[in-house]
Amino acid sequence: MRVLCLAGGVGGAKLADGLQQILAPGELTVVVNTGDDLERHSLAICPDHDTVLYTLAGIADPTQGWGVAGETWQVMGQLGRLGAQTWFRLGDRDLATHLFRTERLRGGARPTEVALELARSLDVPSRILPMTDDAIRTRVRTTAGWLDFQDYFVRLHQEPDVLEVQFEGAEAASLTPEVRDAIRSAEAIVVAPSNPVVSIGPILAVPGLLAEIVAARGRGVPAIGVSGILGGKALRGPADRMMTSLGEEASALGVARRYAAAGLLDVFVLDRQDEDLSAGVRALGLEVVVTQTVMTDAGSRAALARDVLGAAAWAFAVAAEERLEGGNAPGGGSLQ
Ligand code: FO1
Repeated sequence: MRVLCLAGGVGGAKLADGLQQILAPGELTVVVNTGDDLERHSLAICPDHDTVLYTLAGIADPTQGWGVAGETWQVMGQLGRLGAQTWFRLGDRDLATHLFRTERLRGGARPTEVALELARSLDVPSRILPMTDDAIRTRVRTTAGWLDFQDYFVRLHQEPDVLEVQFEGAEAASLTPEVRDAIRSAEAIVVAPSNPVVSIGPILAVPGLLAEIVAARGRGVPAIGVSGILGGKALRGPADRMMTSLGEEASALGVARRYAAAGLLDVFVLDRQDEDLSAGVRALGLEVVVTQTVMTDAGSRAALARDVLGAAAWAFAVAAEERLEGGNAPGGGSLQ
């Protein structure tokens, strides 16, 4: 089954890993958020891409989720002694990725080409594609003023409230042929449990990308989303506080509302603790799957991936039945 997964950082990387575990080599394509990208010490850094890359290569730091396992910090230590700013920490092994990427980009390679080269070199059996080759930068208006994303996220520890979000450069960005072809050839589309505002939001802001997904859904390709907010709390990161300060409901239902309004999904996966939100999600026109969504180890990543693809197969069968019946809906079923 050819699966396309939209993902941000750590939560997205974990589900992508689960999908990679259960799919055949080459069947998974992950489209990653590049709105968090930045330039540090004259190097091109792509945090969400690299989190997905290291996770799918099996070399991610297991505790912090980003960066490389067994990392050392010699370069940062020395940079600190020289008086450079070191609040955005780049480990010694991680630096090799940024040096390689920066050199290739300065030599004229496209970000997509570099991403494919990095995955090949690290023996990743999946494709990891930047959402676009053009620069889109997430900026947030906060109680501390307008900030670049990593200033808000890392330097200020996500403390200021977010009042507005902008994806600078999005209007002028183009869909790459690789992302377009991956959507067109996908047999299932998965929206990972990443931050719906600043991880999935920038991906959907790439002109034409959402329209391709909507067209795929129109051809009967099921799109399944997983909530990263459980029991009203984000498993990781500021998604819950961000949704509240943006005037949205900080719950799985709030996430489902966002995705339903965009026309992104057929099925929404709720955690068992949010089972009581099922009726509200169904009222948005989405089918509901309730399962265990917390991914604590390799086994639980694969188990969630199995449930998600099971839901995809089920949604595909429902759509086929609807087509056979000439558009008559078989009537709100659910997979629990
Ligand atoms: N996150 C931090 O909390 N502190 C850091 O110093 C930091 C450095 C860093 C370097 C490379 C990289 O690929 C990721 C890094 N991250 C760091 C993670 C990153 O800022 C965020 O997790 C994402 O941008 C949000 O998805």
